[in-house]
Amino acid sequence: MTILYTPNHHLHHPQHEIFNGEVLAHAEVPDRVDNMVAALQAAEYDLEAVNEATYEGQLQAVIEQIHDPRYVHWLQQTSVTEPLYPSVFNHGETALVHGHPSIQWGNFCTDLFTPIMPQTWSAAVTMAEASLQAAELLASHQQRLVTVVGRPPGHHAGKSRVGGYCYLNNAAVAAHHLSAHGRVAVLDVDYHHGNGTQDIFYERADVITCSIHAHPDRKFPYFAGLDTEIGTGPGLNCNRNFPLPAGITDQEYQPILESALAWLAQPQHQPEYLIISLGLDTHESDPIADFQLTTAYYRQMATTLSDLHLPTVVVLEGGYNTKVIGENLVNFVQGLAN
Ligand code: Q9C
Ligand code: ZN
Repeated sequence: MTILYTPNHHLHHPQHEIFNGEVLAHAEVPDRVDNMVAALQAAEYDLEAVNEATYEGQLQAVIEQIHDPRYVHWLQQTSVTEPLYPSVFNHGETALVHGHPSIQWGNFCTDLFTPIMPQTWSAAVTMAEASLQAAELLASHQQRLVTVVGRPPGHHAGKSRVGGYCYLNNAAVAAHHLSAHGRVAVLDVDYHHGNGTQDIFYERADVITCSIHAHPDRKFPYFAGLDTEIGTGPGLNCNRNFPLPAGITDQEYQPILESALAWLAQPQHQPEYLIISLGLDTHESDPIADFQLTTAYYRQMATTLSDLHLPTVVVLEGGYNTKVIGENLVNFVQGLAN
């Protein structure tokens, strides 16, 4: 097991998210990763730092194949000295490349939870680079198991509209890179639906996507995540969603996880690589969620996943109790390597 992490996640530290007009403390904070790194080191794992990324070559090519290049260029080139929030959301064609950045931002984002901070680009592109390196370690047969610990998360970032604390879709970077080497399955076990990943691969058959999450009637991202969303065109039947009620326990989650894995591994799919979008916001103590999974269960969850016997990249997504997220991750990582 190789563990990559991105020390420069500290560069991105949003203070506020705005929900129903209320200004709240932002949940996606640097303490999350600091707690995970400390717990992994206490459990005697070696972590390899990915310190920065240059936006060129393969990294740029992969990112611009999964995201709208206009969005990515804009994010890269827009420099702000203050947090940038949108005010007006463009629901038509992307337009207006001049005007105040806060208006331009309305082309590419979906919510008031995902501000651009002065150094968001550096942190986000480094996390994408670490995810690409993880995929390459599998592609080149140097490793069968790689975990990427960093932030910002990625699974709500779609082709051209981002949100939910996510800017670049790290899991999609890994999945798209590996898709040149074999069929890929992405399993998203974050508490929230992986709407960005679903959007990116919705019409593709070479990357199959599956998400287990809170029912969108109740929770973010609200406008996606139903079990009727099954893919389209060549990607028909290559997407599957498991929306769940509040209060899910270990005993209730386990058979759903097994159904998801059976679906991913069915003969029509035959994945050769597995990407796991790991959100630890399914924990019973999570401050913004309502599942009841226990710390010990993450070990069982990972052991169940390892039964697929696939080369695997784990990419960190959500999880907002900064006191227990590290212990939960250590349990997961130990279960995976079993
Ligand atoms: N005050 C991830 O877990 N909810 N994103 C905002 C709560 C947004 C979660 C309302 C949740 C986004 C990666
Ligand atoms: Zn989440």
